[in-house]
Amino acid sequence: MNKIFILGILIVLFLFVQQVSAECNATVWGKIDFLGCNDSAAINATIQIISGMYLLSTQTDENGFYNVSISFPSPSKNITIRIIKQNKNLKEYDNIVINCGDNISINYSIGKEPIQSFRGNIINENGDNINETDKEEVRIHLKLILEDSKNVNASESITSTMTSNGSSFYWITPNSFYCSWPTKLYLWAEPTENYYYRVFDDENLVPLSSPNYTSLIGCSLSHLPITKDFVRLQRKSVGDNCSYNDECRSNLCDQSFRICQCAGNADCADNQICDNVTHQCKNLTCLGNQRAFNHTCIDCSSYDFDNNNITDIFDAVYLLEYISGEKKDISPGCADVDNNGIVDLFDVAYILYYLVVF
Ligand SMILES: [Ca+2]
Ligand SMILES: [Ca+2]
Repeated sequence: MNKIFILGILIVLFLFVQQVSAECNATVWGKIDFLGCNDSAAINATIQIISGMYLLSTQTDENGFYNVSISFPSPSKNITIRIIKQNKNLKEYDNIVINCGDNISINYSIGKEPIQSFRGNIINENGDNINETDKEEVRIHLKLILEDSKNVNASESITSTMTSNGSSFYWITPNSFYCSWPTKLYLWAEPTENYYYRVFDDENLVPLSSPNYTSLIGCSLSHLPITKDFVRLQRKSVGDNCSYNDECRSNLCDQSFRICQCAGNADCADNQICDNVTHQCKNLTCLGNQRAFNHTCIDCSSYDFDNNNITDIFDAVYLLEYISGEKKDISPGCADVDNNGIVDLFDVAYILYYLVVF
């Protein structure tokens, strides 16, 4: 009886030890998916399988897939699956029962969420709102760039708006975006003909030097917009100091010497041209019978304004008509006969003098 009892105990112990030492294997796999976005954004999301003190970690591949093999010494186990990107918990699935030989799939799709909108005013350097326009309304842009683990743009969203009817006010509502992923935000205003614009830095109470206000994106339950004012600043001429292209009227800031350069003749004075190589303005050298006008040398010597190959009193009359606005087709460079920078009756008198003397 005793022997049978002891044998029974031994068998129970043997089975117990067998059960404890039994190795169970299972697999958890799945895909992290971005709805409407490149899979590459999901690279290197970390997947943690947690079971009590036991933790397994793996990462997604270039297509967002992951696959983890788990061994555990019991027929079934409670596990937690946690999805992490850049130390931030994106999703956690708790109390999943996994059994010996299981091959379970846990997928996760990341959807877009709304982010906060931006609003503000165009202000001058004293902080006053500017309500007049610079020939055109100010155009504001907001760009969101979702980055994958290699800092490659995986998705980009851009929204634009403009002030309207001469108002200083703008309001920009971005497209919804993948808030839970590293995403950079850029806010900027396009330069207008005479001005460039910088976001006012509320902390340091100065305009930012960079054209872009940049920030990491944040989703918020708050629907209150973020206020960012733009300071309007005068664009600069060729030769002035600059840091960024939009500070220059020419849209060309030399990054070595930090001065505004010319991009074309229009950036230079009327009697100058833009050197294609140095991007500097240089004076036109015109012959004695020529005038620099509209970035070129034109022949003005004959004063034959009506183009009939004779210089006579009718050319003086023609110039009078030009001065009165009746005629438009004389270049001001030639109409300024005495070359004093003004087209007036003295130029007519100069032609009469020319006719008498020559
Ligand atoms: Ca004539
Ligand atoms: Ca004149």
